[in-house]
Amino acid sequence: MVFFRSVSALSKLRSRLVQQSSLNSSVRWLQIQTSSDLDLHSQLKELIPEQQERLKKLKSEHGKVQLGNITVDMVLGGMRGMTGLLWETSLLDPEEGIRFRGLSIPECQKLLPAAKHAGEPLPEGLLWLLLTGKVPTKGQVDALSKELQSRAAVPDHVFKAIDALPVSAHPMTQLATGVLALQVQSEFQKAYDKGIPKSKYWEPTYEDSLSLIAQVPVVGAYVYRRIYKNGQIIPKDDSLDYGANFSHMLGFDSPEMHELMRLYVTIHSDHEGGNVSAHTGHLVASALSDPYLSFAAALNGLAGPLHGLANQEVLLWIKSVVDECGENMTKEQLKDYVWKTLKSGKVVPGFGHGVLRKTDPRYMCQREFALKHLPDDPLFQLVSKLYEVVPPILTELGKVKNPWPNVDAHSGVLLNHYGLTEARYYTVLFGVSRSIGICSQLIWDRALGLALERPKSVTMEWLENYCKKSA
Ligand code: AMX
Repeated sequence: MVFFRSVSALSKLRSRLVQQSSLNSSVRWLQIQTSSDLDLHSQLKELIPEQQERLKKLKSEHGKVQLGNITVDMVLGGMRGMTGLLWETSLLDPEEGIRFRGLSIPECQKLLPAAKHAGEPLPEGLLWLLLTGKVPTKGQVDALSKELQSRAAVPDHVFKAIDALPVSAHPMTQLATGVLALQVQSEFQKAYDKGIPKSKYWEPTYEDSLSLIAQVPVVGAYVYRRIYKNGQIIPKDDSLDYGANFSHMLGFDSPEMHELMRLYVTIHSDHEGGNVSAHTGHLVASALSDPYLSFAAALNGLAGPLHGLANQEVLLWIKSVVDECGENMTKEQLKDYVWKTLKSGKVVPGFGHGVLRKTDPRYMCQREFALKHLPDDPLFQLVSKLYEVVPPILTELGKVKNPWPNVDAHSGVLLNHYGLTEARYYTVLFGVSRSIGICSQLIWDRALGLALERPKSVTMEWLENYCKKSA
């Protein structure tokens, strides 16, 4: 690999990070690039052969190494804890939370270029990091912003496809329809039809992925304006970065909301490979379906209430608490309401996680944002009270593996504060953000020639017989 060695300031930062990090090895590659390396595509072209060799070596030298035992519980329990996927862009630690190419969220906040001094990271910088494993310069991020802007025009038939749905259709249905309609422009499909060799699959996948990432905020904003603002569309503003422009197209132009959107998109972009949306995107793409088809499928998984729809559920639930108990409720009243929710057979939205066993760092950074910008917001204060009240109750239930809040417990109150009050829309914001992580990995799926997914399934009878034999 051509190493773009760090400047001295960065090496100091790097050694500090290495000292701080419990995952030292995963940040060992941290580097910054010179401002002359502005083109993401050529960066990838350099990186891919090296990573292909790395995978080949891994297969040939360690292909038979066992990674653990599969138990009946795992088969029946949604494959929890079963290592079965390669996902290069991020890794989730149950205690520590997500790391994007080795960097934790606070590290990304420190290292990735921002729109202003000490501001939130620009999502374009995260996209660069996820794709290359390298921290970009501001120049590289600005170049990528421009490239995304140049790809952001959405064909008219996409809006017509969305318009064919009733305005009352769920915003996620409208978004997924728009993404599917974008598919007709797929460069991957065209190249495949012309017989492109396998070694080049990643190139049209890259083209589709960058166009999809560029266009999905335009589609998402269209859905919002169509449903909630009488179809008064706000055109994109090419002077703005990705996050700020998305906020602008939605109709929110305060500098704080722009900052929130940059943070929101960054922290929602990727969460390793096994969650429903990421895994769905990867699975569908493994059949060589193009990025539009794969990402539309991922969005449909994100639209489930146990996954991305939880952010909608949280705000609606919080508002139902206020409706019933008033804004100045006591902790006792709040406890009663939580128990009432549980006793009616519902989950407490925004709490618990399939992998995490501590408070989600994505929750914590949103909490810090709130403490800095909106400490007196009554709904933020309620969210803070819930942070105290809910975990002991979920622990008392005895069966909940993680009683702590996840990302969705916080996002709604921040958006609500800045005027984006329509909770039913929130999962679309999550979906737009996820395009960055899922598409980055899809490019690497094709670059590394990852296989068609085809795990083995068995029947109950098969399991019963197997267990009898091995008893
Ligand atoms: N409220 C009530 N019960 C909960 C709970 C919660 N917040 N979290 C978990 N439980 C229950 C489960 O429903 C399950 O009950 P069961 O045995 O009767 O079916 C039991 O505790 C064990 O579940 P688990 O192993 O701790 O969690 P899981 O891996 O099966 O599910 C999750 C994880 C997120 C679906 C679950 O915690 C949940 O439903 N949380 C609320 C919804 C939510 O916030 N989802 C967003 C997650 C983040 C994201 O993807 N965006």
